Amino acid sequence: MKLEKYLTVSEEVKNAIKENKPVVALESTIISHGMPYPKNVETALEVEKVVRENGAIPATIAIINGEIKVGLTKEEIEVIGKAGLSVTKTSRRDLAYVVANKLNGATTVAATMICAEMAGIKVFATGGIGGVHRGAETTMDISADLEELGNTNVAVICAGCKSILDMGLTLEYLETKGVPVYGYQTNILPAFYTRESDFKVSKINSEEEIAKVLKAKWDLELNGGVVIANPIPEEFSMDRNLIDKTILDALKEADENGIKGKDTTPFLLDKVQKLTQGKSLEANIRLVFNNAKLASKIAIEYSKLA
Ligand code: PSU
Ligand code: MN
Repeated sequence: MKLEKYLTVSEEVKNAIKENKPVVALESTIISHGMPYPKNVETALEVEKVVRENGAIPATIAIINGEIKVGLTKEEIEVIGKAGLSVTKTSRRDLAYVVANKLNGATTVAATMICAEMAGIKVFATGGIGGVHRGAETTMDISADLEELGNTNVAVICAGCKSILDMGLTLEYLETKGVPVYGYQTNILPAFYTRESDFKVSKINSEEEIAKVLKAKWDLELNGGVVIANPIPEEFSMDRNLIDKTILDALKEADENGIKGKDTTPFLLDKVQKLTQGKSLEANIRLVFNNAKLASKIAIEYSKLA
């Protein structure tokens, strides 16, 4: 098959998939563009540990010298993390270029879903998904993550989406694309740093139920992803008024600096981190661990059904 020319799955992950063991995919743009070095590398390694402690096998995904790698080594995680913003942020449209030119690429939610599906991984944990940006009615800035969720058969466990996005329009877009969005043990869409928002979603209570929905969806060939929105643990959640104000300040700065396209999300994430003196970074790290834990449990339940 042509795919093998481009795709390298680590021995551990390959064997796990073959033996139907639970595997959790992890993205790399969160490492390169979502957090500063060296916290990003520490976090990426720790997330893998959380997945293992919860009974699944981690598969961090990136492009290394043009090779799509599923299951990065520690050294490769260090390379991506240290290079930071100088690594190409790789979404669906960038993937072929990065591969053809033998570059290093950090995969977004969209590209990680694509690569996970190529390797045969069904469950993916991250922090937050991209979505419809505020002001999209004029900028048309809508993350390719949403389109991917409409097409690719991977479940994404996240902490909802940040209110750097228009959360209402993001939900509408996902509904149009036929993407189920579940709140884990909540019927409120979590807003990443906070457990609450103004938006309702369907509540789902257990990993078993989630696994059953995934199985039914894909058995029925209803192609596309599923979003599981897992609220940040109470003890790490932030003050809603503070974070709302911070995000408005960050959006204003992005506008004043003429930030556009793929730079928008990393710019906003960095500003929010700076404006909260790192408090939001701590929350971000904690919620990723929490998502990795839930994703591992979902992967275990799903592997029992497959
Ligand atoms: N949202 C976050 N943290 C992140 C990202 C989004 O809270 O790290 C990253 C993810 O990799 C996501 C990407 O897929 O940004 C979306 O970028 P864009 O909006 O340019 O599609
Ligand atoms: Mn965009």
